[in-house]
Amino acid sequence: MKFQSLTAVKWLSSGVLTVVFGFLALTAVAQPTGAELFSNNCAACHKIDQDLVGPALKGIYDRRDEAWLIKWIRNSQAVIASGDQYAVDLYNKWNKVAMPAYDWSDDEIKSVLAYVKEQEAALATQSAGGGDGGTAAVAAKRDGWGNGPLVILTIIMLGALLLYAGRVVSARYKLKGVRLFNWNNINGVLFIVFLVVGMALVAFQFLKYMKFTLPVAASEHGVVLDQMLAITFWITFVVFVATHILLFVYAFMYRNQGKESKALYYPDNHKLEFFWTVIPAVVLTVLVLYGTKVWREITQGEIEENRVELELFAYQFGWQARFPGADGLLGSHDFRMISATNSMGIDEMDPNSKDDLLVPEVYLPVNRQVVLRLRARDVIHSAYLPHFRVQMNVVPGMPTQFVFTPTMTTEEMREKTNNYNFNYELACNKICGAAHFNMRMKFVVVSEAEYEAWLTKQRTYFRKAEAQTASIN
Ligand code: HEC
Ligand SMILES: [Cu+2]
Repeated sequence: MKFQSLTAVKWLSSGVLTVVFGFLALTAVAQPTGAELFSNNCAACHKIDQDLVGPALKGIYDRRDEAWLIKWIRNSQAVIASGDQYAVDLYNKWNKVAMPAYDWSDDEIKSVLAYVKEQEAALATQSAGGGDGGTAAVAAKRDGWGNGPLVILTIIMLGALLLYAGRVVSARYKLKGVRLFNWNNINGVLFIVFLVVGMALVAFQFLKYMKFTLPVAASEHGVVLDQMLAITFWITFVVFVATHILLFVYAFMYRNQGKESKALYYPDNHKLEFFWTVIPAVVLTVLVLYGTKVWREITQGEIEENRVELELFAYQFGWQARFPGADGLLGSHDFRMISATNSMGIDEMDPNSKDDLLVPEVYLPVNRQVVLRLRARDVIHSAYLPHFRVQMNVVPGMPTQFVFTPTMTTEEMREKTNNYNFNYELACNKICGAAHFNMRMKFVVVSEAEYEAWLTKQRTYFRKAEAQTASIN
């Protein structure tokens, strides 16, 4: 009698708990609010009352009407491309940093705009010194965290509830002397289920995401590098599959099936220990030595007489590229010379810098060695040319370089990949700040003749700077 009334209380309380936490869970997964949309998508670049990567959004309703704002947020690049003068001027003023496109409903965009307005009003009352000045601060705090903690808390509580309910049920049966489950069998079978589902997911990922891997390497060393990666991959893949099958199948085979049994005492076996130490050691040594050899070949190769040399200069958030001009020598540089008209800090007094070329995109002749000289203005960036299998950190105060030979023109690569929009691209591969994604530059690989023709059309670095000053004045 006593036991039953106790259980009733427990069930009642867990029922109440379920309702409470179910409700919490529902509110947690409900529609994201304007505040959340803003903090997750816009806050990296926009503040209400201060310029950041993009302009302060205060007073945005006075500057533009709602229809324009919706169009802009949905696809700012399209608005700019349509020739809208306000948009073009804004884009130029903000150094052509492209805002991402947001494929949202009108309601979602309006909720973000409403949030901006609300914050603006809160800030106004705050600065006026009166009223409920705390709102903005409180709202901002909530934005920072979103619903994450609530969701996690709800999941933990629901889990605890389930565990608790399970205990109540099994305690009842235990009292009656009934063994409800054979946990050893259940766990044994779960091991096999885990193995099969896990392997199926591995296969699924390969099938689904294989198309996102890089196409054939378009450089000499890229082919060797790919070969090395393929060998490493296949060795580790075979080991991965074999060890996982052994692990889970053995756990299933040797589960306790309810009979009285005792594990075999098997302290050590020198022969076994010897082989499973030596075999992986040999395999890893071979892989590491092979990798070292490939890396040596890539980085210690001879610099050829007829190389093409150029400098890539990384800054937040973009690239500049400089060719040495007719003399084949890049002028020297000093970060102290960086100014509004000399963004790369090139020494104007150095005769070698007179004919240096500043190019908007990089053309390279096919089958000729390229030496990239890499320099950064502000923080660490990374020069990544995935199709050439080139990647090197670009470090402020420490010039780095990478040497490679492109083996396929852009045209050939387009045919090979069956993609007639294909372009080689330089990207930044370090998360270097809010507009990191904007750091890209087009590379074009062409024949020797086309390359020479392109070079003659490029402007010199200092002439370009002069032109810039002229247009400012
Ligand atoms: C990567 C940075 C970035 C992100 C993220 C971003 N913006 Fe922008 N935004 C900009 C920049 C830069 C401009 C200035 C125009 C340009 O360069 O394209 C701008 C311009 C605007 C303008 C026009 C401002 C004016 O003064 O006319 C509005 C409105 C705007 N953004 C709203 C948003 C909203 C809403 C979001 C989030 C959904 C957002 N932005 C996300 C960078 C960003
Ligand atoms: Cu970068």
